[in-house]
Amino acid sequence: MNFIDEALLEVRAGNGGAGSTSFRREKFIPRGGPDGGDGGKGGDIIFRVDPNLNTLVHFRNQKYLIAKNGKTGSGKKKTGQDADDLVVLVPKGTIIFDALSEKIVYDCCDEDVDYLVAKGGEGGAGNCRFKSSTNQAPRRHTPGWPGDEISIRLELRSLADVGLVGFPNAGKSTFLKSVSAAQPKIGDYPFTTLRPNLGTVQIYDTSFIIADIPGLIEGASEGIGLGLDFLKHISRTGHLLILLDPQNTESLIEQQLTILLNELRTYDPSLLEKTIWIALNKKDTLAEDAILELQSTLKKTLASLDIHPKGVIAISGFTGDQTSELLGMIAREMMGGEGED
Ligand SMILES: Nc1nc2c(ncn2[C@@H]2O[C@H](COP(=O)(O)OP(=O)(O)OP(=O)(O)O)[C@@H](O)[C@H]2O)c(=O)[nH]1
Ligand SMILES: [Mg+2]
Repeated sequence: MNFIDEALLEVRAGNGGAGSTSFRREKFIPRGGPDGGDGGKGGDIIFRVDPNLNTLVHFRNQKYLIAKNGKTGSGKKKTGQDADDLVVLVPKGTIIFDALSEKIVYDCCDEDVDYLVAKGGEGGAGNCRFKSSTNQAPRRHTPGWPGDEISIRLELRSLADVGLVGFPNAGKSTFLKSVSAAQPKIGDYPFTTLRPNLGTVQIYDTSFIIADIPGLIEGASEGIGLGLDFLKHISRTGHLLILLDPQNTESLIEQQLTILLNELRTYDPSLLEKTIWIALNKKDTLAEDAILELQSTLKKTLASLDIHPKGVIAISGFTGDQTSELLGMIAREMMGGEGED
């Protein structure tokens, strides 16, 4: 499943309606006083979480969110009608940034909250408000207040359970494809995956979501390659599955592991507090004794880095060898160790 995970929008709340200038006109009352009512309030722009949404795709053709203006006041002290608020539905986990300052405005993670993004302007005052002992017939009214305007950027961080981490070409998308119904693009060149893919794994009586993100390389946490943009996608996954590629001719698996862990730590040290699984991928390309040797190298590297993964296993995403075992381990851990084999 591909998903658009970003949207840029101009948001404009409604302006308040103007107050009115009016005087009472009734038979036998020659000089009726001022009776111009206030203007109505402009519509707010409110964001709400819709649990049925999981993409920002509905914003694809949308650039503006504009709420209506309040109505002008009128005679007989009638206040203009308030404009309806514009309610915008977003998936859980949508983060709203101020597009200019890049500051987070809201993190929409609660279904029961109204996130007020732009407030409608208050209505202006009608002339009846300006009556005083010295001015019995004011002609003055004020315009409504302008509504808030803001440029925002929406970002949806995937709420997957497991984030796949690995060098380009490590076989992340192949793995996702073999264990879920997702159909990610696979290629024997780096950076085949340009946007995150999500897939749902069903095992035992449970299911969980795996996020396949573009490959990470050294310097990813500082913006080299595509990594930085996508590290955020795994910042909310509970588990990390690191795929190592024994066929990478430039970096040995222990180098891949060291670089990946280092990039994760540099981006956000709390990433390493997640449950970590390590898979030596492409097992089909290795002889049995080579696998054992690589696994013992991995153990030493992990010990030297003081990292303690929940499991280290050799798999092949390509042939499916040991993938069910790996998923089973993850599922059991998620279910609190209650799963069966
Ligand atoms: N022999 C073998 N080849 C594999 C395996 N998994 C993936 N490959 C091959 O490795 C290459 C890269 O696979 P992808 O799944 O596109 O790798 P990726 O990690 O998603 O790559 P990026 O999206 O570029 O980061 C492809 O040619 C795959 O056929 C495996 O288990 N065994
Ligand atoms: Mg890929």
